[in-house]
Amino acid sequence: MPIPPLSRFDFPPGFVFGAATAAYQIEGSAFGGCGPSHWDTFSATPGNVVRAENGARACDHYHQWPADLDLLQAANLDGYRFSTSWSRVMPDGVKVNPEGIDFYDRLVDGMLARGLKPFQTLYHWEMPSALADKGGWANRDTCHRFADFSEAITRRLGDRVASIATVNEPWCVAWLSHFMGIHAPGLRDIRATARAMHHILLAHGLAVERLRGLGQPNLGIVLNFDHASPATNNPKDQAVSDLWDGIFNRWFIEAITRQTYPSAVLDGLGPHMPENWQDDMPIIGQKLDWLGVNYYTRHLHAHDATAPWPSLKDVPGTLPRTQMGWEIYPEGLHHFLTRLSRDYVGDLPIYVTENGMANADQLQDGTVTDAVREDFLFSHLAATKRAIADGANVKGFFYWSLLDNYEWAEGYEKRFGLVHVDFDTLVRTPKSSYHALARALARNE
Ligand code: IFM
Repeated sequence: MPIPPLSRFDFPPGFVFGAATAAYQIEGSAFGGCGPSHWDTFSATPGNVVRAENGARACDHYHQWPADLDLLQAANLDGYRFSTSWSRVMPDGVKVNPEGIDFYDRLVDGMLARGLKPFQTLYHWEMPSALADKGGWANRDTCHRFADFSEAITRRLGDRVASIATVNEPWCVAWLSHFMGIHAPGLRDIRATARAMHHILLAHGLAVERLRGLGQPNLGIVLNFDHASPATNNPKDQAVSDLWDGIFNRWFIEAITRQTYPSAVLDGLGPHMPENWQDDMPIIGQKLDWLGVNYYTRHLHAHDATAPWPSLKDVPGTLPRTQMGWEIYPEGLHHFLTRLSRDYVGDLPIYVTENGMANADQLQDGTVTDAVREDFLFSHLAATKRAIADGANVKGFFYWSLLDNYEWAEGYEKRFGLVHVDFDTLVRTPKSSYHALARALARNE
């Protein structure tokens, strides 16, 4: 089916179009007095990351940020979603690094000078090694250290940022990293998982409390959602698909909006939860100003009687896939935007804070043609527009990512950018998707 052409005028006035990045994935952690993080050690351990690549240089955004902000502006974008690295701002997890905080100060001023709204994220995964040594998210004390970090950076930037998200994708922080072992710290331990699933939310709540105390407006959190379907009509497959929906899609939003966790998930995690976790739920469930939704794909699930709880396995679907192997399923974005507003947040503003695809893009004669990404982008924008028509209060859409960058355990191999980056020369080349988006967002029609 052809993708309908869309422009900014198909969306409500004031709708924010942006692109997103994250500190460790683009900045270069070797620069500016940044301290070591658990990603530096995770990537240095054989077998964790493709070619053991790390974020030491990444896209060298630490030095090339003015040109990168120019690219955002030239694409007619309204906002930029970026993150402020904890290990850059507090290299030992406690003391502020003035060089680090000055960098973000310049960056935010640079956005404002170009008419870009700064959408800040506080935790996009670079836990300072000094805190990782003490147990990271398995340790309750880390939540208090995170509130300290949140306060320190907000005292400096808070007067100029458009919004602050406490945490990016708590499911990845907790489950992917402590149960599946795919991201740092690379654990496969149900007790550490249960603790991380709760502590990352407690850290969010303590940071919200601290920032509200400073009078900071526009606080939110960014959750990721994965469309879950049973592979067959078999009731056992339906039950595990629902359980997966609980682990991935309901755990965090239920805690934030209802101060509860899904009971089916507690059946497995309950015995491993921190003592008296119930007492933290009012802090976790404080009122927010907006919700961020990251959406990429769907999964089909089947019951696996041979595996311990949660006793499920993925079953490959038949839809076209991205370079990550993720099925392309724009209907899933419409599903979550309408479901979240209907069942959880009502009229609270929702932003699509990430949506995008990896593709094996090739630079040929100085250009990159990524028509497949153009289709992906416009079909997900169309799904967003339909969700708005169906009542979801969606206020913005950020493409992931501005630049090809460090895709965590996949190293530099998977390219998500609107802009191609040559990782030898660091030359940036806008792809055809970048130009298509810039045309769609022109303000002069
Ligand atoms: O690159 C990541 C990003 O850091 C968090 N959301 C998903 C992206 C693609 O995997």
